[in-house]
Amino acid sequence: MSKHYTISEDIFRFKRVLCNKGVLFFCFLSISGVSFSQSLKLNEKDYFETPGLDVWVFNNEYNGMFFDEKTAGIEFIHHGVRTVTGGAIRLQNTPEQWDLIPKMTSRKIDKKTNTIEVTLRYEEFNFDSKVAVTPQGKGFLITVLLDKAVPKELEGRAGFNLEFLPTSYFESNYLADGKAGTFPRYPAGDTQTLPLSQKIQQFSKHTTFDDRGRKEFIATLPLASGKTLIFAPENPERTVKIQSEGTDVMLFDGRNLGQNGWFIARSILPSNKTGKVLTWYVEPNAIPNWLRKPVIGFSQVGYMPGQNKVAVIELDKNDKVLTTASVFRLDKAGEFVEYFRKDVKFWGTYLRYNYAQFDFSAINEEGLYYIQYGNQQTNTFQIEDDVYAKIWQPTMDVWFPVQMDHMEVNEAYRVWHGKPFLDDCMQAPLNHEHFDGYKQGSTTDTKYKPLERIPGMAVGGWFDAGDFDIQTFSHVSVINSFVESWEAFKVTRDETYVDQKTQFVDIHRPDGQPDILQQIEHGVLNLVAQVENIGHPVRGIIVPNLHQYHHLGDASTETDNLPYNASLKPFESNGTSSGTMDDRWAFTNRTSFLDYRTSGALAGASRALRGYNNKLSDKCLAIAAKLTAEALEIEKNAKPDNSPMSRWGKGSDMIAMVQLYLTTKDERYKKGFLDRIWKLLDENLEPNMNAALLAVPAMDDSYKTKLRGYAIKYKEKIDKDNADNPYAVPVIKRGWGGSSQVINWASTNYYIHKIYPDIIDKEYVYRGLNYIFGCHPYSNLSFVNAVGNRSKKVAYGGNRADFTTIAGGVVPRAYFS
Ligand SMILES: [Ca+2]
Ligand SMILES: [Ca+2]
Repeated sequence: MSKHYTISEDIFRFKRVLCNKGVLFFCFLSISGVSFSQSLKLNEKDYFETPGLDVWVFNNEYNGMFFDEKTAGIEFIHHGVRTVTGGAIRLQNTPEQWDLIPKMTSRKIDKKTNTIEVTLRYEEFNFDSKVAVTPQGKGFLITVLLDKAVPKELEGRAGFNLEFLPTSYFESNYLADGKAGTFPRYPAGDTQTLPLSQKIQQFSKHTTFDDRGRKEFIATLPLASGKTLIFAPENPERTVKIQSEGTDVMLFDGRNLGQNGWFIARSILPSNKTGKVLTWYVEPNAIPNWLRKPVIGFSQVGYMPGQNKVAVIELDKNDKVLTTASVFRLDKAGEFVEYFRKDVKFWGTYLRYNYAQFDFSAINEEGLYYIQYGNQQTNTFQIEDDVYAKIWQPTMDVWFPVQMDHMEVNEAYRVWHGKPFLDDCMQAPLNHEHFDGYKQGSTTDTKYKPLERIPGMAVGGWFDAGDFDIQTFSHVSVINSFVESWEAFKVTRDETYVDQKTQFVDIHRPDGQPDILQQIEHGVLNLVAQVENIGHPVRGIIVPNLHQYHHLGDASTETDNLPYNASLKPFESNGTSSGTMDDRWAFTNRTSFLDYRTSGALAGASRALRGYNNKLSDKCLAIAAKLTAEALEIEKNAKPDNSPMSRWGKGSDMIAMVQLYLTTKDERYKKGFLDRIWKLLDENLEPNMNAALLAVPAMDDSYKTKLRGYAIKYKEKIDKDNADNPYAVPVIKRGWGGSSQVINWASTNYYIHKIYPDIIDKEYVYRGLNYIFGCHPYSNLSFVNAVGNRSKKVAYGGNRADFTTIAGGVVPRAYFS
């Protein structure tokens, strides 16, 4: 903790000098054209690797959940970044997210010939192809083999594509047979309009394109083409050379058709040919002996003086762990001086990397700090008593107001969106499978005919994150979470003006009412409208057309805001209605689990709204009691159901019972809760723990004693489960999601700590926060937009086409590359 030099520091200085010299040496080598780069080797994880480059051949398949997610096919991790994906036979110049994707029907790994070969199939065209990858020279060969020639309808359409992440190539050049061009910062390439008869169908015959009734579509034209295409020749970390033996390689910009498009290298497969029909030599530059820069994971929000402080250092598997790291502190003179030095402990291997931990918990003096590991210093962070005091405010002040449906939302000089979906909504048609996962069965379960207008629905609700549908189940969990926050912390912050009468919201403008109650009210209003106008909660409310669904920007323009009028032609309007079938549809099949969950949320909301909006509070409670009573009746007569949805919804009745009991103190609900909770905890401990803990204040000591045993079991389970990773939190490895699981885990731990402090200590809560705020894999950015010193600059909000974020939104997960 002093500025005195130590032996280890001297060693460290020496190492740093060596390291810098090493970098210069390698730069010199690559400039002079001499290279010691090794060739790609097939490793035990069945991908090709050499320092600076990993090549995956269908280690990830197109999974169909979001169709083309740019995480499948032939991919590279190029100097630590997944910059190239989607290597496959594709049917468009620039395939969009919902264009057809090939299915991998076989994958052969031949260690003898050092080759990975996959068979790809387009079922719709009975078209099979083989794609093989074999290392050669400093790169690898991609060959396409056909047993049968390209089907007639795909001639000139089927080609081999490889997709390049645009942000990795901004401010870079390309060369096509030696002729230079600049990668466009914004899409500005040429396109052509073609007759619809030439269009290859999209997923399930949906269409991403609104042709305004003109029976046409758009195709992109190449930016450049040649036998040799070189990406970013000026940037050794991103240089990729593609040489085609036969047909030219063309370069396209997919962003002309969809903002989530990438730069694409493509060669068309020849017609009437079998055998080897395409050969590309691909050479991504690999900087010799390249090592990925360590990622020093720590909380961007900082730490409280008394809490544990452990940085998790993520290392290239060829990197060596340094013996020590240090922490610098800003002193009175305004200089950062070394304040603390300690050993770095190797943790082990997890997924692709090695991990080490650096524990600086001993620092308990408030101040501004940074971590120094080797020659890398992190950005600064605070150790202060109040680091957590304001971190929730961007979510309350900005994220939730921006997500409010049916409201105009203003912030100072900016209007986030006008009043959306004033044309809500119509009954979904029967037997309809929607592209966003909703399904309407063979009945409506309502008094409405298919496509009949449901009145009174243009009120309340929040947009689903990233798109603009109302997901009732999400609403329910948001309301529960708001009610918990209100009851645990009495959050009275008022920075938002909300006027339901004129449907107007103004951010950063206090109106005398706690924002959290205004948000609870807003969420509740849509649930109440569902029950009053439809009869029960519905799965969701969403636009019917794919060409609407990918909407980015102002939500109020996703529909024309005019109710549909069948007597008018499409795109015709009489000023109060229109002939365009763009109103959202309500998917209305009834499920008891959603009734119970909605009942639970409304029962909780009725407590929070008491004293703020008594009329709505009364209504919430009446509806909550009615929904639970009806669901109990429906279940009595229901056939046994072991569907995934039913298994997933298990325990929903218990949640309704506990919330109704907390609100009414009615013994029937208490009995209903106690009859269910123990069995649920025995069957599936973690997801039912939160509700069991919420009940504690309303139960007697014997309940608390019995639950204690479960809290002990829970602690044993999470300790065991989370020992597999260096962050000691539940890390979700599958696609989509991860952050919310960690947040829920930390908040369950919070309740256990409040009730049984001897079983779970505060660190189990802080650990979850540290993870979300930067101590996680791949980067050390905070996952909460605009919270912490450094957070992500682009995230999956409705404004993602502008390469920005909405403050307070939470990034769903870390993407492992
Ligand atoms: Ca307010
Ligand atoms: Ca409309």
